[in-house]
Amino acid sequence: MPKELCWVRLKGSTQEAFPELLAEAESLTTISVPPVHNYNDSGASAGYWQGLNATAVGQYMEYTVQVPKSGEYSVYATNRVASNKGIYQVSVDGTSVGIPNDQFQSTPGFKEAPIGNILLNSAGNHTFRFSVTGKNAGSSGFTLGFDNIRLVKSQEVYNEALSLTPIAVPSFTDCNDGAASGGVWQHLGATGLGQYIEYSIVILEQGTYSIYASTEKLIIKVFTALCGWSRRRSTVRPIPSCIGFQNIPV
Ligand SMILES: [Ca+2]
Repeated sequence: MPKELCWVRLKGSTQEAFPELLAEAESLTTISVPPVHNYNDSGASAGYWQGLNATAVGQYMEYTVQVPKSGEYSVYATNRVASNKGIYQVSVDGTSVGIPNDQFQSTPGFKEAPIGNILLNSAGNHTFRFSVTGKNAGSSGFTLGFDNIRLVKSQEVYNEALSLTPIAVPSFTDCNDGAASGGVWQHLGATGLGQYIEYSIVILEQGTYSIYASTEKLIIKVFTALCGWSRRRSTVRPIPSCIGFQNIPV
């Protein structure tokens, strides 16, 4: 019977001295095509938001954010929403994060949106680029606007199974499925007890972690113990029913 793994997540209990960074868009060093403008608005945090009068897909604004500590962060952007706004994709240091975000809204305002999780391997400056990828059918333009960017330091290490390179006995395959996080899950073609799939996960801080795995159809018990940070072998424990994707504490 197949045993299938979607992702592995570790939840830490270490305490962080630096939990959050809020950067006002209008105060960040920006490069853009075309040039940006700052707009005074009492509804914006710190009284201003920054706009890009984009006219086409591919135009962008890029912020340099100084991050004081390496680690994993959840990224949020407070959008300037309006009837002339476009759809954008975020990339951090050149790597796409999350899915496209639509700033179109018939009534102007500000709305914070979750962008996605990033892993920064070093403190210091990092680039956050917001690129126009399209526009809502109801929108009159491709312009973008941002009030601020918020980074929340995560105490979780979240790994899409696809992003890891497992060792599997007898073998594994990547399977596309829109219901899986990241659109892909990994299938271990096990034929008997004792066979396994093994992931190597980078952990930046030592601590005590609870471990979760998202699975389909059959429960996999992943990582019976973690105390150092290297490879740990998973074991499998099938149950004879389809339960769908879910988070399972191990
Ligand atoms: Ca602002």
